[in-house]
Amino acid sequence: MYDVKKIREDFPILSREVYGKPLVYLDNAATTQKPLCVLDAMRDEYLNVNANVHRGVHYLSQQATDLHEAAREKVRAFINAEKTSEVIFTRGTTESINLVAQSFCEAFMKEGDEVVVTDMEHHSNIVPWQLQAQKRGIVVRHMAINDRGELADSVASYLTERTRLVSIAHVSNVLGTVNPVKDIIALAHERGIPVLVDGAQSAPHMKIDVQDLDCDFFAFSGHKMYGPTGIGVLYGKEKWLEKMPPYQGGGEMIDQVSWEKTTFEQLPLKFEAGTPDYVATHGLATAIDYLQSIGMDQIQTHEQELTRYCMEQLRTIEGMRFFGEAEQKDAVVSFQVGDIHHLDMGTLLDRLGIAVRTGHHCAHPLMTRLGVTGTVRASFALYNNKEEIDILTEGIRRVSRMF
Ligand code: C6P
Repeated sequence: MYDVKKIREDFPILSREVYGKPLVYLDNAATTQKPLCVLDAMRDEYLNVNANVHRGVHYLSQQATDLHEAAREKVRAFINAEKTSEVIFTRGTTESINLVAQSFCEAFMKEGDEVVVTDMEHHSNIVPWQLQAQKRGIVVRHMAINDRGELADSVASYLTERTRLVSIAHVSNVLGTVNPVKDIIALAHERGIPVLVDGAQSAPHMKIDVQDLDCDFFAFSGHKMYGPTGIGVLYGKEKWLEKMPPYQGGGEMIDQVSWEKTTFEQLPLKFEAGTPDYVATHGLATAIDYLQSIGMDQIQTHEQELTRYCMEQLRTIEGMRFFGEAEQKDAVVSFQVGDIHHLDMGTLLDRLGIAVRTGHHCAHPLMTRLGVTGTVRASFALYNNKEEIDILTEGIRRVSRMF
């Protein structure tokens, strides 16, 4: 039995008030709140273990290294990667995609080669490729979407003999659309083309199995899945990572350095220059434990029910317009009401204690496709409940009456 009341006790911030109103936190796609166990684990590491990893022979350094590498194993198991060497710690999804854009393009792409993204990408899966377009003359192609917010055509119609990579969001941060990444990967692989999946909005909400998906790269952020900020993951198949040059140079990622020649560490350290945020990796591992203690399937069922309920309730409001009504949709509801500006709606909801995100959601090309400058977005986490959606619905009604 999914006990949301008990779950909420793990997140003290949820019982605070803003403007004298109980906080209704519905901005989880931006970042989630942290359970006490994550905060305790990180505090405990700073209090009792803190030392740099992979460097010292002393006790604390070894203990910190053990925690850091145990976190890598925890992440491996969480996404069912084959090997820990395929799990690279980064600062987040953005850095993970930038790493692939720079290193993959350096190794495998030249002028005129193509990368395929979609019209619903976050800027972090657009701009890194555009930087490579400026630098090397690669071509960024984008798959169209239909009015429900689903991919309009098969990926096959975008693949040419120049396509070197497909890079797509698993779940859209604006539309909530769950893209059929497994089918896309199978089609791309038929032509020998690797696929990167941006899992920023899927990893917190559903079971991820990178071997079952057969994706070549999978990127996600700790802070969107109850872990700390500043830590993320890039999963990559060894066969690609081995051939890709380092992304940054510095300590930790080298084997031997001399003025004549420098050689690099084995995977995954080759891609982890400098002191990693080893306390955050331990925090992320604790967040994974927390997620798994509840169960990813249970979390998904709960959040899908919230999404369905939210759409059903908001649909009753006059002038309601949804952005994203895909068949497969997850934990995100974007909308506008009449001609009320999204910023006005967000600001007035905030005064009622309701935290939603407004604006372009770091997805300008998608806003252009939708023909708007921004939307209001409610996004759900494992601790949200139907009462909060009722408060949101009533809040929107109140704001609407003011206009
Ligand atoms: N989306 C949102 O409010 P970072 O910032 O690196 O942790 O994640 C970037 C990112 C990449 N892809 C997708 C699909 C995302 O949703 C995000 C982050 C947040 O929608 C902050 S802009």
